[in-house]
Amino acid sequence: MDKFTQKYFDAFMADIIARNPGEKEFHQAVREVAASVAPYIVEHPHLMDLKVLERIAEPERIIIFRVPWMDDNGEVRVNRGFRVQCSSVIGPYKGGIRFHASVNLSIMKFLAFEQTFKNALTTLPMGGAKGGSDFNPRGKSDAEVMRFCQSFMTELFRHIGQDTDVPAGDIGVGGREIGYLFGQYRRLRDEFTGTLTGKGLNWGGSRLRPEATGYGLCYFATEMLATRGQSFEGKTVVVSGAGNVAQYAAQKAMRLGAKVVTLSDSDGYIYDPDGLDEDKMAYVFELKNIYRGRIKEYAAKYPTAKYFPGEKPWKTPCDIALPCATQNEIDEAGARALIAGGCQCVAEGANMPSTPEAIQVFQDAGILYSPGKASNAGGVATSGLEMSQNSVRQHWTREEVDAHLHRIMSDIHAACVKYGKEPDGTVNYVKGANLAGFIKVADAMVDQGLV
Ligand code: NDP
Ligand code: 2IT
Repeated sequence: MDKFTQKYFDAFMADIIARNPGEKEFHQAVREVAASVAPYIVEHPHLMDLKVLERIAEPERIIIFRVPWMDDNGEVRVNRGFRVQCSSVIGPYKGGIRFHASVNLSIMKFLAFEQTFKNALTTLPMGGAKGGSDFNPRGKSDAEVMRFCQSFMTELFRHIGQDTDVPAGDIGVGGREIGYLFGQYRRLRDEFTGTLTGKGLNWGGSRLRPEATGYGLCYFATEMLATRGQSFEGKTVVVSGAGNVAQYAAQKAMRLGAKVVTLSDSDGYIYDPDGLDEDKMAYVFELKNIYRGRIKEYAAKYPTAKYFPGEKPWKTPCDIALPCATQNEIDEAGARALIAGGCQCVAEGANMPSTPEAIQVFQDAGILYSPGKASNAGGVATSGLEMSQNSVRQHWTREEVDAHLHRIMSDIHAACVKYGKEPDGTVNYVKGANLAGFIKVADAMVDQGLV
């Protein structure tokens, strides 16, 4: 950065920090984008004059609401609900809903901000939003989850709609929760529209939506590896998480010929030196999605596998790492451990799983590294395809959806290369994704005037 750009960047960040005190995840996400796009803004002074980045970093609307519900013992519980509507400049607000005890305003705002650029990258007409609650679904009965979802939607419904804001799943929100949320939305509105995505197949859902984030991640990583004449074939892969994204990332990596040796949850990770196979995957799907069990049970079922309580999987020697659990799960020490273990490619399935220090380690080591907003965009892209199918009241085949997903991930990769290619020929995927997403959103804002 030259002196003038640095001055612009420093003043911008000082303002962000002053206006949003204590929101460290939000600061982190904004800082990364601002560092990538500041030189472009300085070269295009109208974007500076129109305060385009300043406007994107101030969500169009934030809704915070009380979610009261009753547990199975008849006790009243109170949670906090959020919907952060960051930008609707290129389409209706779109983004997931997260139910996790850690949810707060900072996390919602970072996710909505990231989503805005991610959705722009998908090439589909979707704005950016995120929502959720500090409700912890762990250990709750189906009836409790249903009552919570109904109470949550009883407030949220007035702020969303198929042309306004279309929520979907994220951590703690999968098919079950989308069902309860959709049922209550339909009841309150008395209409059947595609206002949520990730719906069940026989009530408006798209084929391949459950698989889309993990599969899309592997399609994107395939393109990254191809830039160095490599592929998944024969590679050892470390996956973190054991939820929706991790499951399908692991399945696709395995089917592309890789040996997937780890899965994790917030209690620890399992290491299976023999790698996952179709039978073991089927067990994981059942364990996590039907019995809602913990990943340590894998090691009890398959004794060649070992469980490491309280640890993250980054010390495991590997060629490729696919972090698919949560934000800031790879710190500097984790990144160094990955490099020491031979890792050549980190493709993010989660949103912002690497700390800034970890990203620096990857970039200094010259390995392939892609940020979540590029490599995990297959989920929301397929949500966009679900919206299209709902609009024309049609269902596409799995093959049709997969072909779209392939093309979209490949287009996102091409955009990253176009905007992120360095003079030495390597691709800076952070810069590429941030710049490509920003330019699309910024140009639309310029076209639409000061709103
Ligand atoms: P799930 O709830 O299905 O799974 C989350 C997994 O991550 C679980 O194994 C969970 O373990 C683990 N996890 C969650 N929080 C933590 C934590 N604080 N520390 C350690 N482990 C944790 O969520 P998804 O798979 O849908 O989401 C995973 C990531 O992917 C998130 O970052 C999400 O934002 C991102 N993402 C999701 C998309 C989607 O379509 N679902 C699309 C794009 C990105 P435990 O059970 O112990 O909580
Ligand atoms: O982070 C994400 O992109 C998601 N959780 C998916 C959002 C969506 O609208 O499908």
